[in-house]
Amino acid sequence: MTTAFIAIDVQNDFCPGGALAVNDGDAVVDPINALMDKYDHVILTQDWHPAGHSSFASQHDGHDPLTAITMPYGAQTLWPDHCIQGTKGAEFHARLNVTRAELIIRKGYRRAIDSYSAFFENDHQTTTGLAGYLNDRGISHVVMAGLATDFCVAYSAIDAMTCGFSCQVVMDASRAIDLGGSLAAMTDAMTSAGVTLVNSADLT
Ligand code: VGL
Ligand code: ZN
Repeated sequence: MTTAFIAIDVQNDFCPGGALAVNDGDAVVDPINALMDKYDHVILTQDWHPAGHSSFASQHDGHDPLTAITMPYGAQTLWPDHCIQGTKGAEFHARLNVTRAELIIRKGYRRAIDSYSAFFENDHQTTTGLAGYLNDRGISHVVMAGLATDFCVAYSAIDAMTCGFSCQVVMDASRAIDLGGSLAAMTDAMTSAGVTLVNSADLT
């Protein structure tokens, strides 16, 4: 079985001091750097929005960050402006070891649609090309960790299963936003989809 490790959105804006800081977000850097050394294939994802992205609350008069609206493709949580292309906030955390990454999937770069998952944009139809890449390279298993557990990590993990890969999520190398019970809900959703939740120490 060929495995890829996928580090999800380990970017400044999701770390303390960032525009959409996840509690303790930078605590994932050391465990992720350690995990990368265990795998032959390392892939990174990078949230990469144009200024004025439609997922930003600033684009919707009268709507606050962390509330939801309905977009043509379904429900969408509104966020503070974050991970804007070319900004410091969109860069990977300075201590993330990016050296061995063979592929960086950028997502959320179309103004009209968000993309939590590394596989599909939020319409659950538009592909990022990741499944094709993994299939072409004979990779059948993915191990994921990063930010945030209950959004981009969970959506990516569930879609990995949908696309026919087996998937483990490394919980001690991930941190959650936990908005209105989203961590518990998405943990259940991952388990129901067949994702295996593990800790770094479980992985040889
Ligand atoms: C993410 C909210 C908005 C994530 C990205 O990486 O989990 N969450 N954009
Ligand atoms: Zn985003």
